[in-house]
Amino acid sequence: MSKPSKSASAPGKISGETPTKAPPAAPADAISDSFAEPQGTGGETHQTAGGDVAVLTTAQGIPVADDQNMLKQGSRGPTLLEDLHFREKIFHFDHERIPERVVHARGYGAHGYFELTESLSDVTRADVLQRVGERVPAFVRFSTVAGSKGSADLARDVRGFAVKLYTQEGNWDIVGNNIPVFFIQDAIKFPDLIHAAKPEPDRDFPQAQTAHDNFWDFISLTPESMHMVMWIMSDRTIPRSLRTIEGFGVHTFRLVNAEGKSTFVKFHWKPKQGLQSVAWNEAVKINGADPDFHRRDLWDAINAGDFPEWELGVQLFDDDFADSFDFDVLDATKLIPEELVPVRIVGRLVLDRVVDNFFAETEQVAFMTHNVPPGVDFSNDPLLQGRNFSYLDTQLKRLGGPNFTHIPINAPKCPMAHFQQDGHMAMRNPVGRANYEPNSWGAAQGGPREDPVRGFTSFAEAADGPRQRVRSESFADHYSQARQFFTSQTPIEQKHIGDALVFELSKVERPDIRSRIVSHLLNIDETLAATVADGLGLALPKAAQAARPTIMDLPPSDALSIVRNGPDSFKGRKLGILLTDGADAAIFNALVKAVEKEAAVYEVIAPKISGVTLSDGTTVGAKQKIDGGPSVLYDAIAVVASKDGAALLAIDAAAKDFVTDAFTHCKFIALTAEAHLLFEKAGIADDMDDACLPLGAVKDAANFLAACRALRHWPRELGVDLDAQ
Ligand code: HDE
Repeated sequence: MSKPSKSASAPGKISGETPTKAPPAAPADAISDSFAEPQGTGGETHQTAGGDVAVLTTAQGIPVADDQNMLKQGSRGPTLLEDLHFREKIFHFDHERIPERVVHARGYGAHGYFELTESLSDVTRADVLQRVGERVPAFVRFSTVAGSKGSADLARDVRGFAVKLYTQEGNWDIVGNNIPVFFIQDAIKFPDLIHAAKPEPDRDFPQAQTAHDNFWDFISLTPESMHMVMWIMSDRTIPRSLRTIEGFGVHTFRLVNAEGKSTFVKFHWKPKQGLQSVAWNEAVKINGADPDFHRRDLWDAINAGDFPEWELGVQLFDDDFADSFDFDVLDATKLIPEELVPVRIVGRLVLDRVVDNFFAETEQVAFMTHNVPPGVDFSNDPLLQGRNFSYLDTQLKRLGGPNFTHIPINAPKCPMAHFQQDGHMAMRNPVGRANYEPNSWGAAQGGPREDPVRGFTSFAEAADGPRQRVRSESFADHYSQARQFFTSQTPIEQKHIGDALVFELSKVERPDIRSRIVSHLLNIDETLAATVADGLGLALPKAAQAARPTIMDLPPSDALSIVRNGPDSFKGRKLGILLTDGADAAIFNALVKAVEKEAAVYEVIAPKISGVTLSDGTTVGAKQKIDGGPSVLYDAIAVVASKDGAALLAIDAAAKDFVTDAFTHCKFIALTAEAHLLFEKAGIADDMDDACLPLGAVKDAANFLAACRALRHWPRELGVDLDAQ
């Protein structure tokens, strides 16, 4: 029996479309908490169709008698223009789409909260950073950058990490990425960068990829991008999960305290789940097997109560540090190593609720870098200054008018009072006579009025100098931190950077572009340059002319490696159990118990989706049929097969791929003795190593899960990668 919606008792009203009678100063929650109740579209009226089922209506509330046929003259037409229901239905459908974001079109969001764990009251007056233990609601949208809205999740790409904190002093948006630096130093180059990265304009491909001429052409002519290039060619751009990425505010911001004193700050989000990425060969296959891999992972984890969590860290520094630093803190192609300025953890961000409606929340959310509360301020980073214009501007195109703050996901959750009015789709309309400031209508002095004490004030930085278009000399070093990033990686991570460069550049048609990139690599690391040149079959070019010589001995920083910052458990990871009829019930049950003990999850993959019957006669349902559940969807695999089951798997191409892929991707593997036949027929039995564990006895299950904590057995890679031989 369907439950009557809440508004069924309020005839004709659809909350959210109903103008509130609130005066301008009314608290925002009158209109901002409409996610609390699911908003139906067909069940809001008071009318019922013979019982409790709500009557289908038009958007005007007119009850509909027939939703199957257009209105026709006779039984075979013609169709009549007076069909109000058909015309309205198609009219609305025709206009369902809004422009996708020009960048970061594909994204996925979730709700949660931010809690302060250490007060920053000494350095900022921002209310949200004062009192330990206080929480504010948060909304986070993760995204890829280059692909369109329908592209696949595992594109090699930067991930957006945009956080909206609904504070008591207005919305604070930290619109960051999972990489702490950026391609360019000045916002005026952003359209060029994005044009070059997106599909080429004549042919409109490739989609969601940087592996093409235009991108590498632009990059090869833009040496300032070399540090970022090291990051995007690393496994940072193929994360295992949105839950296993870091977030960075990138720019230097300011915190300003009640006395007006400014402290520079860089923002970091550190995942409690640890850092983790997949292998490139795996990413390519995930895109085919499940293009929604990341969004499904986030959706499933939150719905299962495994709430992802990040720590908010700040690097605080003053003018003296900025002056002494080798690089300019206003240059967004540079980071400040954590060894130089430690990251102080001051809060936690928890995502504990999926959206009710993707369009209303994730698609319509509008992040803007200039949304900062009093006590937070900008630096003169020219990239940040340019963004402060772009983010407001783009919402007008995307959301269709200036009233996008009336959309619940964008509305502040604190009191609001201003005299902005009218415009397209104004949902929150003031009442009364006064729509200007100052006025003398109403009680008291006819507010709202400014508050010089509580209100936002910009840091009073003195500035001088001629008006000119220049790039500061202090931005001229393009290679030193690129080298530092490379030397901070573990050997396997360095190998992956080389592999990625060879892969991307092998998709570039013009040899001169390939060669230009290698000439930059020579200024970063000669071995890397030689590896890439060799991989491309290219003669080593001369090193690119550098505006500044590379500082060769910047100390490596462990914080820059993914492998060194992994988790110490298999929590939240997924085991794929390939199961056949007649498989040993005791071993399967022990595996399930061990998975649950580790707070991990599992899926059963079987020859038939109806499931299997185990040795003890019990039946187990399957989540995936073997060819719908390739091993790339799992962090580790177990093959629990009977003798007959293994014989069937051994002649099945998908089953053979299941184990060879898992092996190639350096995953931990467990198998029963009977399952060995599958590994033989798949051609990997002779190569099996320490990370292929037997499931001979019940106790083996726990040992296997303990081994899985290492996530991957990287030493295996050199043995199976042709390039490495
Ligand atoms: Fe963005 N960026 N960006 N960007 N960006 C947008 O704003 C822009 C940059 C980032 O989930 C757009 O609302 C310029 C750096 C994220 O909705 C647009 C420049 C960083 C998101 C825009 C940059 C980012 C965006 C498109 C160079 C990391 C997605 C839609 C000056 C610190 C937010 C929109 C979401 C989105 C402009 C560079 C992160 C066009 C001009 C650096 C996470 O306004």
